[in-house]
Amino acid sequence: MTDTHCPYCALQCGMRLSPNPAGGVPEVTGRDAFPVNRGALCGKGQTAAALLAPGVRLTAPLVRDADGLREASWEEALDRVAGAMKATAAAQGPDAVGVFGGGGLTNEKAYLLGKFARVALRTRSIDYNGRFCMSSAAAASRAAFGLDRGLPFPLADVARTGCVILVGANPAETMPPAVRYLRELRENGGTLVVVDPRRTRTAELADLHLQPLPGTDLALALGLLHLAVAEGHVDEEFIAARTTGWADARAAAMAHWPERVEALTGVPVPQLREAVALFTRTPHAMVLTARGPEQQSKGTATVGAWIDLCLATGRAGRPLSGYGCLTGQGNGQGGREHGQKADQLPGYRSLEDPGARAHIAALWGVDPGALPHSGSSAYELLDSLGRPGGVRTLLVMGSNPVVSAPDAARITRRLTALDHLAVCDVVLSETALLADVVLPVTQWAEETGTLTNLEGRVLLRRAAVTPPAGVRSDLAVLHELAQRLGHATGFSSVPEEVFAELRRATAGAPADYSGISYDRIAAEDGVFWPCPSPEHPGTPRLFLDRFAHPDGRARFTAPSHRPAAEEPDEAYPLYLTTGRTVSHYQSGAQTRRVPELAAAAPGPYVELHPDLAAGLGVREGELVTVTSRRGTVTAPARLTAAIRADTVFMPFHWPGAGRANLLTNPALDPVSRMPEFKVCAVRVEKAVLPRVRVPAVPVAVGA
Ligand SMILES: Nc1nc2c(c(=O)[nH]1)N[C@H]1C(S)=C(S)[C@@H](COP(=O)(O)OP(=O)(O)OC[C@H]3O[C@@H](n4cnc5c(=O)[nH]c(N)nc54)[C@H](O)[C@@H]3O)O[C@H]1N2
Ligand SMILES: Nc1nc2c(c(=O)[nH]1)N[C@H]1C(S)=C(S)[C@@H](COP(=O)(O)OP(=O)(O)OC[C@H]3O[C@@H](n4cnc5c(=O)[nH]c(N)nc54)[C@H](O)[C@@H]3O)O[C@H]1N2
Ligand code: SF4
Ligand SMILES: [Mo]
Repeated sequence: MTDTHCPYCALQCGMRLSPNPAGGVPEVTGRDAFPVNRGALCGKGQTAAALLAPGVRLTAPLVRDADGLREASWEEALDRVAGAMKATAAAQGPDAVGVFGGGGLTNEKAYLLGKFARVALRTRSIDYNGRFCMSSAAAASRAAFGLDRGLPFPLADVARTGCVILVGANPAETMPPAVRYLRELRENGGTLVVVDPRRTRTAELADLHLQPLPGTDLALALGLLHLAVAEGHVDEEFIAARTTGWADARAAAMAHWPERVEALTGVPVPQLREAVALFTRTPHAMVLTARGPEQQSKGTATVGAWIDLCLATGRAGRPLSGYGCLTGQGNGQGGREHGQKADQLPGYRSLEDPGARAHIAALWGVDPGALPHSGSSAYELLDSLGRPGGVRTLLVMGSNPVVSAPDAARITRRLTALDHLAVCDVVLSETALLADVVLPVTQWAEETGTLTNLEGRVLLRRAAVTPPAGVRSDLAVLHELAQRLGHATGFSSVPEEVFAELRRATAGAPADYSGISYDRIAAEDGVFWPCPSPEHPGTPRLFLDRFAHPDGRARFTAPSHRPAAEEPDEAYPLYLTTGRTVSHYQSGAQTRRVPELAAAAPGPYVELHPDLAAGLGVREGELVTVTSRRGTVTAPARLTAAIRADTVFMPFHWPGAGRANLLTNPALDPVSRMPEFKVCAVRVEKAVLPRVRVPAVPVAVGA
C-alpha cells in the first residue's frame, strides 16, 4: 500500500495504491487525510491505474528506419538521439537543437531538463507547454505582486471568504473535488459569481452567472471597477498604504462606463451592478481565474484588470481575500519555477539577471558567460522547427503538440520538417508517432518525485509499483544523453539527489525550496514555498504584510479594452471557444487509452445553441463542419441552450477530423506569449459529406 498523488491535474489529489487481490493493476482509492481532496477523486483519478498496464504503455524504445518505427535497444536509441544533437549543433550551432518540456513533469525533471539544455546542449531553444496554460496569469501576477504563485492561499480558504468571482474556470469538470469548497462557501453564507460564455456545471452552482462574449473579460473587469468607484467601494486607505499606480487604473476604469461595457460584453448593466454588490458586500472576497480569460491574446492585461479590481477594493494582501489563478497541469506551478521556461533559471530566477546567472553558473560549475540567454516562447519555438535558422533537432518531454498546439496542422508540418525528432513518452502519442526515436519512460506511480500543486504546496509523489522492464526514467534519459554529450557528472538520475541540487539552486530565490526535504513533505502533507530553511514553517499565505516588489507595494496595471485578434465577420460569423470535458485530460494521449473514459466521451463534438442549429438546419448528433482561416474540422453537433447563440465550443482532446486545434488562432499575447485558444472566428455548416458513417468510438491514432 503506498500513499501517492494523481498523474493528472494541478489539484494533485492524494490517493492510495493497493495491490489488487485479483491481480493486474493496483487499486486506487482517494486518501481522506490529504487536506486538498479529502478523499474525493474524479473519474480520471479513479481509473488512472489503467495506464500502468503493459499493453497500454510503451515498454521498448522505438527508432525509425525506412519501414517506419521499430523496436530497438536503449543503446541504439540513445546513441541516435545524442548523435543527432551533436551533428546539428556542429553544423548549425547549439541553438538549432531544441527542447520542449511539460508542466506535468516533476520538479526534478523540469530542473534537470533546464540544466541539460543550458549546460549539455548550451542552447537557448527551450520552452514548454506551460506557455499554453497559465503564462498570462503568471505574467500579470508578477507585474502586480512581484511574485507569481497560482493561489497565494490554501484552497480551503475559498470556503471561508465572502464572495468568489470565478472567471473562465469550470472546476466542476476540470477539478471536480475542488467543487466542495465552492459548495462550502455558499453553505457558509458566501456567494459565487461565475463568468463564462457557457452555462457550465460550475455556473449552475453560482448565485450569479455572467455570460459575456468570448474575449471580453478585460472590458468586464474594467466595467466592474468603474462601478466599484462610482458606488463608493474604493478602499483609499489600502490603496495609499499598499499600492502604486491607482490614478492611471482609475482613469482606465472610468473610460469603461457600464453601458459601454454592456455593449462590448453583452452582459446587462443590472448584472454588472449585482456582481459589484456581491463582491463588495462582504469584507473578504476573491477573484479566481483559469484559462477562459487567460488564453487570449490580451490575457495578461485581462488578468491585470481583475487584479486591479481586487487592489482598488482592498481585497488583496489580506486574510481570506485576494486574486488567485487555478493552475492546470499536475506540476503547472513547479514546472514553471525550475528552468524549462525560455527565460528562467531555477527558483523563478531570471536568465537575464546577472546575479542569478552567477549563482546558478557557480552551482553548475560553468562560466556565467557560457549560459545561453533567453530563447523564444513555445509557439514561436515550434513554428521555427525545420526552418533555416530555426531548430533542426528537437527533444520533446511531456507534451503532445500535434493535438494541443494552436494551428496544429501548421505545427504538425513543422515537426515533420525537422532533421530529427526525439520524444520521451509513456504512450505512443500522436507526436511520438512522428518521431525518429521514441524513448519509453516511467510515469507517476512507477517513480518518485516532487510536484507543486495549485496552492504552491510541494508534494511527494511516491513510486508505488515496479516499472516494467525496458522502461527508464526521464532523469535517466537526461543522464545518459548528457554523458554522450561529454558530461560525465552533473546529471544524476536519482530523484532525491536532483532535489538536493534544486534546493541549493533555489536558495535565496523567489521560489525558495531550500528548507524542503522529502522527509518533511511526507511528515507534513506538503510544504508551501517559499521555505528558506529546514526550521521555516513554509508559507501557506503570501502578501499579508507586504507584496513582493522591492518597495513592498502592489502595482496597478491600468489596461484598456481591445478586441480579440480575430473577431467574427461576414465570412466567419461566429465565435469558437475551446476547452475541456470532464472525462479527458489534455491531448487525451493518456485518457483516450482508459476504457471507461473513452466510453464516457468517445469523440469530439461541437456545442451549439438550438437557435443557431435551427438556422443551420442541424439536428442533435448530425455532423457539422467548422471552418476558420486555419482549417476545417468535422464533428457531431451537440445542441445545448447553455451556450450563447453566437458562440460554438469544442473540447480539444482528440486527433483526427475533429481536432479542435486545426481551427485555433496562434495570435500571441505580447507579454506572456500565450496563444489565443479561447477566441477565433468560424463558420459552421451542416456537413454535406457523402454518407459518412460516424464510428461509435472514433479511432485514436496509435491507440
Ligand atoms: N477534465 C479535465 N480536467 C483538467 C484538464 C483536462 O484536460 N481535462 N486539464 C488541466 C489543465 S492543464 C488546465 S489548464 C485546467 C483548465 O481548467 P479550466 O480553465 O477550468 O478549463 P477550460 O475548459 O479550458 O476553460 C474554462 C472555461 O472557460 C470558458 N471560456 C471560454 N472562453 C472564455 C472567455 O472568453 N471568457 C471566459 N470568462 N471564459 C471563457 C469555457 O467555456 C470553459 O467553461 O484543467 C485541468 N484539469
Ligand atoms: N484548443 C485548445 N488547445 C489547448 C488548450 C485549450 O484550452 N484549448 N489548453 C492548453 C493547455 S492549458 C495545456 S496545459 C496544453 C496541454 O497539452 P499537452 O502539452 O499536449 O499535454 P498532455 O496531453 O498532458 O501531454 C503530455 C504528454 O506527455 C506524456 N507524459 C505524461 N507524463 C509524462 C512524464 O512523466 N514524462 C514524459 N516524458 N511524458 C509524460 C503523456 O503521455 C502525453 O503524451 O494544451 C493546450 N492546448
Ligand atoms: S481532480 Fe485532478 S488530481 Fe484530482 S483525481 Fe481528478 S485529475 Fe486527479
Ligand atoms: Mo493547462
